[in-house]
Amino acid sequence: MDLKKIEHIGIAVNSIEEAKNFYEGVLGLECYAIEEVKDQKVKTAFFKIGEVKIELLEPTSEDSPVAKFIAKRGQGMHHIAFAADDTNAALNEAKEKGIRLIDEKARKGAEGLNIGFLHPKSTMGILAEICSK
Ligand code: CMX
Repeated sequence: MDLKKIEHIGIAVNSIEEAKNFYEGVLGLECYAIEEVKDQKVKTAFFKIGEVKIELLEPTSEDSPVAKFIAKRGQGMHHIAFAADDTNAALNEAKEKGIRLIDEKARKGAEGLNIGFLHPKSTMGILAEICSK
């Protein structure tokens, strides 16, 4: 798989407003975008550090995957997103190599990226996202 870099790290939080006190107030990072991804039932907030982004994920409903994650495991590291040239090609390659996919095909995520997830049960417990422009 020809991955380019870590595009972002997703972090599940109860409240973006509350979390900003840490990311802006303590770490001194700037929140450059807030976007709701209705499909995923999350509100996202983006910060940049070097080439890597941090994406805060706040659930917008009780049946959001992020609400379920927080209820089970608490706030914290939710996923790592790897940048690829072509999300569908990378998903197909992962599938051919026996990895269980959450998304068989890329769909639109925050910032207009084409995204797809690999199941954490196939990846030693890390929810991995593949994304491309
Ligand atoms: N990282 C690591 N493990 C995770 C996880 C995560 N983010 N989310 C769930 N798991 C684990 C659970 O702990 C559980 O493990 P155990 O059986 O050992 O307890 C297992 O995966 C199954 O989890 P579950 O709670 O039963 O939840 P579901 O199977 O209903 O869903 C998952 C899990 C990953 C398939 C689902 O959350 C999903 O489809 N995620 C992809 C979409 C997503 O997360 N969207 C939000 C972000 C959107 C964005 O960035 O735009």
